[in-house]
Amino acid sequence: MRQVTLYGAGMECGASQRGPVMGPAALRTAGIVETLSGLGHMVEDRGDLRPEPVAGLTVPGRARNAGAVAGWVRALKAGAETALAAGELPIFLGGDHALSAGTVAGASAHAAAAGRSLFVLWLDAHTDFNTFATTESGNLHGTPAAFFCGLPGFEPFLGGPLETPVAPERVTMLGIRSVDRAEHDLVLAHGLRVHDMREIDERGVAALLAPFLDEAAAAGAMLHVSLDVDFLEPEIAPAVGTTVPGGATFREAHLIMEMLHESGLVTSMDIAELNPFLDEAGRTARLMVDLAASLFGRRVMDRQTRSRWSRAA
Ligand code: NNH
Ligand code: MN
Ligand code: MN
Ligand code: MN
Repeated sequence: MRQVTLYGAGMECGASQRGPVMGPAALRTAGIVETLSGLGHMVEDRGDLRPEPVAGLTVPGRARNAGAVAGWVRALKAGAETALAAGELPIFLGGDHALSAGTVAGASAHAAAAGRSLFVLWLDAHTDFNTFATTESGNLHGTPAAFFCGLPGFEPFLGGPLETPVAPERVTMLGIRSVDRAEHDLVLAHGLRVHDMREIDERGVAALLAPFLDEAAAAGAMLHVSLDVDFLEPEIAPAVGTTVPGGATFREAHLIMEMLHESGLVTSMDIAELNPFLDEAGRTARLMVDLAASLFGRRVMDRQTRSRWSRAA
């Protein structure tokens, strides 16, 4: 049983299309509170966060809505730190993926204060490793991973440098199938563990995820999971502004969630990029809630075999 708290983060200033503002409401309508409560957790919906006011921020180059995004990043960083310090497991309901700049920064600040390391599992079609200098689109939802890994040029987000960057080698990305050219070189140079769809096809998600979880368990680490709707195959998850064909299947996604549950390692989570304006009668919102349910312990059969993780739930 976990103390789970939900925070709406209906930002859309980091994305190219309108609609993610409705993401938190759609996840609530799809029953996220009732579903997680029904699995035996203490669930409290804390409502929607609000961006902090950030005045007079101008940045050179293409980045769009930097001031508005910075306001959200600051509020989300504070929200994540507060929730984790209170011993809660926060789930942030997006909202575009720039929200993770704040949530992961907050989780890494908390981990550093607690003397623990932070591991990050990034489930996305995209690596979101652009910087203010490399972004081609100007959409800041393409940048959060570069920010929380401490790349330079992100001072506008916090009004100064990020003091507790995440070590890139503690970041595993799964589902990748769209990376910009400059972004690609940055990801390689910084040593993130990026597993593209081809690698999933060849090796399977379990073989890619298990060693990462083993390592996090051995390190006594915290684990943040950031789930972008476009990680999934668009045929099963159409409600996102940046669909890319060839995504993770229903079973691959559930298996990842089931392994995460079994690991007992997850300490915070984002559900990002849901755009209900593009959904088909709520099916994507319901799928996201079902995936969260797998992460929080829903299963068909109790396992007959012992878990490979010592801290298993
Ligand atoms: N790499 C592109 C960009 O920076 C796309 C990012 N879009 C996403 N990321 N949806 O998850 O604009
Ligand atoms: Mn993303
Ligand atoms: Mn994406
Ligand atoms: Mn996206």
